[in-house]
Amino acid sequence: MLLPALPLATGCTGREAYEGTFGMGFPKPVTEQAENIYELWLGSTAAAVAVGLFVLVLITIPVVKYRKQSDELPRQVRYNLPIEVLYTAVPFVIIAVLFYYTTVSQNFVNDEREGGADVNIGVVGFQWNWTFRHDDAGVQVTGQPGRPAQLVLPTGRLIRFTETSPDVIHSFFVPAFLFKRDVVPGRANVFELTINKEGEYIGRCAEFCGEKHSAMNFSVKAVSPPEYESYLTELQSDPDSRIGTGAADGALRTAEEAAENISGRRG
Ligand SMILES: [Cu+2]
Repeated sequence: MLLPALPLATGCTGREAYEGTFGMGFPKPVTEQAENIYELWLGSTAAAVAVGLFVLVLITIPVVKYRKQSDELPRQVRYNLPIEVLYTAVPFVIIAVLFYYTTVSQNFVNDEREGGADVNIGVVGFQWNWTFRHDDAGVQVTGQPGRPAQLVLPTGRLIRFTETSPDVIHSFFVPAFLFKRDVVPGRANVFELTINKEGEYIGRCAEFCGEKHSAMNFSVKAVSPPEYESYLTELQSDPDSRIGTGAADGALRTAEEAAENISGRRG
């Protein structure tokens, strides 16, 4: 309870102290959506700590002030309507406020822009690796055992991810995005985000999916849009990377099967 208050005591100020106190080890967000989630986290933790401290004070005061003073039994009371109404209403208000901010944040994170995103990425989770399709450029990368796939993405662009699985449920999880979404066979899960910080971020499968689940690692590399373009051009010159050809074909076929499966169900 008192631990998170430590950074406050160490003399850092303002925003820094706020994050240090209530961030509780959350990774620094690197997407617009993650920043929103991060603020929600900081705010709810701050509220929880405030409520916790308030309750501690309310407990401590009577414990100290009304210690046993004699063998005489204190006045016995029951039913205090105003207080009972208060401690029913106040938690309700707290929950309502948290619910409101959670819903606002959730809507923001789940928002899909009308008219489509700037970049379209296909994410295929399969036992036990990942294929990332750059659908606009017709190329893809597939992780191999011992050689995790790297998903290169541009910063400052709205990216739409469409997730499919040919086998079991996986989960696309990038801690720095403060976000994960299950990859479910038989349906396409879609989400959008905008990365605002260049860098390399680790990714994991966050849903136990079988024997080699722990090997389903990948990385996300966020680069500037021009760098992303030249990366795509480079990838296009490698015939193995083209969708439907070469070494990645096996994984891609499963992706296509998944896509067919989906359109079949929808139709
Ligand atoms: Cu998995």
